[in-house]
Amino acid sequence: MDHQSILVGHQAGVTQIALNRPQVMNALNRTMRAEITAALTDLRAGTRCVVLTGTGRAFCSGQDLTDASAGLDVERVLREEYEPMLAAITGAPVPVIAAVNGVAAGAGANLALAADLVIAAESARFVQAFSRIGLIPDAGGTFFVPRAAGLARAMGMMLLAEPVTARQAADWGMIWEAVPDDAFQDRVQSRAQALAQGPTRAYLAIRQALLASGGNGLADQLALEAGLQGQMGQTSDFAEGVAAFLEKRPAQFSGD
Ligand code: T3D
Repeated sequence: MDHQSILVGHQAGVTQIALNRPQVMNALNRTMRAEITAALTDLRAGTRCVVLTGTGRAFCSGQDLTDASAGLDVERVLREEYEPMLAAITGAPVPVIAAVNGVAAGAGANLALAADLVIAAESARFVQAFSRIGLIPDAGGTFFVPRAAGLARAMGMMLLAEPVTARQAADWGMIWEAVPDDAFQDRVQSRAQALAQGPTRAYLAIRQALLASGGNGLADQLALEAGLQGQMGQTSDFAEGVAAFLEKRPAQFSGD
C-alpha cells in the first residue's frame, strides 16, 4: 500500500512503521494518524511484533501545529482521529515497541507511551509540551504518565513542560530502557526479534491484565488472571514452553 506520511517495512516477523515527516519532526497530521491506524489494524500476515519509530532526528513532535488554531474542533479530532490511533496501538494483535529515536513531544510522547515496550536512544527526550500552548496532555498522557512515573513526576512534566531525558525516563520507570545512540538500532532489532519469536497470545494477555490492573481491585484482578491463564493453558505455546523446559532446549513458539 502507498503511504504519504509513514514508511512500512517487514523483516522476519517484524513490521516497522516509521513516521516520515522529518521536516516537521514527524508531526501528526490527519493523514499520518489515519495511516498509522490503518497500518496497525491491517498488519501483514506473519507479523508478530510491530516497531513504531521515526525517520530523521525526531520520534514525533505531536500535533502538527500548522493544522491547529483556536477555532479548531480539537475534541472532534481527538475522538475521531487520536482515539482510534491509540486504540490501534493498545489493541494491536501483536506486541508493539516504540523505538524512540529522538524527541517525543506532545501527543508524540504519549503515542510512544501507549506502546507495550518503550526503548529510547539516550539522546531522545520526552516533553509533555501541551501547557506551552495552553492545552492539557491528551492522547492518553494523563493515563500513562502517572501510572508509569507517579503523580509528582507527571505533575512536574505536565505543568512545567520541561524535557525529560531518556535516561531520566528509564530511571523513573516511565520507559523500559535508554540505550546509547550507537547501540540503539541493534537493541531495538534484537528486542523485536525476541518478541516476534515469543508466545504472542501470552503477550497479549499480559497487556490486557496490566492495562486492567489500574481499575481493578485485587479480587477482580485475580479473577481476570485466572480466566486469562485458563486460556493460556490451552495454547500450543504453553505445551511447547513446558516441553522445551523439560527437554532442556530453547522453546520454538508458534504464537498460537
Ligand atoms: O490540536 C489538536 O488537534 C489537539 C491535539 C493536540 C496534541 C498535541 O500534540 S499538542 C502539542 C503539539 N506539539 C508541540 O507543542 C511541540 C512543538 N515542537 C517543539 O516543541 C519542538 O519543535 C521540539 C521540542 C519537538 C523539537 O525542538 P527542536 O529545537 O529540536 O526543533 P525545531 O527547530 O523546534 O523544529 C524543527 C522544525 O520542525 C521547525 O520547522 P522549521 O523552522 O525548520 O521550518 C518546527 O517548526 C517544526 N515543528 C516542530 N514541531 C512541530 C513542527 N511543525 C509543526 N508542528 C509541530 N508540532
